[in-house]
Amino acid sequence: MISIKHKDFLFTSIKDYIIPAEKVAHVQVGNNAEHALLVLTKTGYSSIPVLDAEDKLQGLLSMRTVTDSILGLAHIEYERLREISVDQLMRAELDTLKTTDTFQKGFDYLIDLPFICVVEDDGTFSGILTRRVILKQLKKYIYNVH
Ligand code: 2BA
Repeated sequence: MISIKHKDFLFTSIKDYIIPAEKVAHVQVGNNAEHALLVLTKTGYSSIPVLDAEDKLQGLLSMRTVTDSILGLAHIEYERLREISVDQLMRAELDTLKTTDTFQKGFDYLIDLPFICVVEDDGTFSGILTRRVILKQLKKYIYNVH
């Protein structure tokens, strides 16, 4: 049985724990796969959001999908990187959170995902909630309670 105290923690808003959009590495729809590969490699992240010109979230792009797209049967077809567009590779079906959502909802997603995108009602990208941030808060909470 979960006590009131635990519920307080679970019902904390994620608002103050979001990594804001301006600090999140991203690519834009229309960028080619070469640009995406550079961003993914330089930042070191394995997956990043794809935004449109109005900063609305359109999907997620992973390093794996980019490299997979240029794997030929016998060799890597680097020249294809400029021909492929990010929107051909991104995953567009996404679960998202709102800034008003609680840790509880964040937890449920971050068990399976390393991060989840946070969007406004109109789809504008607000930032991400990462597994690292939520685990740090959980650790703080556990150490304070016991
Ligand atoms: P991954 O790139 O697979 O990274 C897994 C974990 O490795 C990260 O967990 C972080 O602890 C560490 N890590 C990887 N690259 C790092 C870097 N360049 N600087 C510092 N630490 C790094 P989380 O921090 O929980 O992030 C979970 C996932 O969220 C990352 O998975 C990445 O896909 C995404 N992410 C995190 N911060 C991001 C940012 N500023 N921009 C874009 N995507 C971000």
